[in-house]
Amino acid sequence: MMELIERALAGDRQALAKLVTLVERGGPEARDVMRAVYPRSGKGYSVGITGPPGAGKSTLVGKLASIAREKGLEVAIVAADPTSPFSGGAILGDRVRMPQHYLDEGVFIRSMATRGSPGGLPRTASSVVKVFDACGKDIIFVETVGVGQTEIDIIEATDTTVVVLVPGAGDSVQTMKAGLMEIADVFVVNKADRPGAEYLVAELEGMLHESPKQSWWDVPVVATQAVNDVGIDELYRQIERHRQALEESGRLAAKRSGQRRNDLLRTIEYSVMTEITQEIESDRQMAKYFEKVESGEADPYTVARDILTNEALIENWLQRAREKRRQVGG
Ligand SMILES: Nc1nc2c(ncn2[C@@H]2O[C@H](COP(=O)(O)OP(=O)(O)OP(=O)(O)O)[C@@H](O)[C@H]2O)c(=O)[nH]1
Ligand SMILES: [Mg+2]
Repeated sequence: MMELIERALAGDRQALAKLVTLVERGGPEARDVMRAVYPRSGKGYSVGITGPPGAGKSTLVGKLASIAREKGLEVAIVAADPTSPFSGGAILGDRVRMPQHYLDEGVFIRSMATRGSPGGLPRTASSVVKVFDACGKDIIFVETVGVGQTEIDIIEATDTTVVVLVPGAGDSVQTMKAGLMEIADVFVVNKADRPGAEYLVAELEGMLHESPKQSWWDVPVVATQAVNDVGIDELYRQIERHRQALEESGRLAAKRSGQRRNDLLRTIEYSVMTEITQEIESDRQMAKYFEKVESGEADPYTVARDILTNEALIENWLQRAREKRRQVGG
């Protein structure tokens, strides 16, 4: 295991792929990987790209990755796919859309499911980003379809968030815009070759104008045609500008402190949840409580309160969880 980690940290692609798989799988091995990797992360920069299905996110990421490569940067791409529980389809799709990078050693592409991931650690996608970061990737693009809380969590863990919209998508975009307004650092109107693009740009600029101003950053709206290589340089420039603004205002450091704090809380939460829940379910003393609720004799709220005020019972769970942890050497 340590050898695998050392190899990945030294830039071995195969070892890196294995590490990512371990992290995705979760469990004690994932924790060991994260322990080794976490202290070495923080040099890389992550960019979240989110927006409705088919907006051109993958095409944009591919083009942005090309620019980063031209600048000599090491690039990783994480495509978090909320719809498919298995990543097979997504990988194939993204390989087809990013053919220029599939063969490039400097770009590491990884698709992963965000739902139904087996035994995933909390925030698996952001853990994967940390693995890439520690293994020397300078810039990590994270593509998500901006819908659920999972995706918002992923996006919030990235440094710069790019929200991609397209003209002429109707009401669904209207509601999406409202939800994505707060998280966007840069807006993109892609497929600007289509009618209605100028109108959408103006509409977004209007909405931004009305929302409260931040003194350190004005959210820009960039029109792009990803398939025609139009506007990509400008988008890249705006991402760099946002990074600079974050750094100069001290916000990047603050943001990362907040993320580390969150990582601690989430990790404790996850451990407590899994370890203690196991003990609760297997506790013989719980039988009578379950019976009462199952038969309808008592309501779960009253019984839960009875359980949580039974200190001997709780002490017993903690004791057993502690024992188990000692046995696995964690
Ligand atoms: N007309 C036009 N088509 C575009 C543009 N950019 C991307 N497309 C096309 O839009 C389709 C979807 O592009 P993708 O890059 O796969 O979009 P996506 O947002 O990654 O899609 P999902 O990952 O499935 O949500 C493809 O057929 C692209 O060729 C553009 O600027 N103009
Ligand atoms: Mg895509």
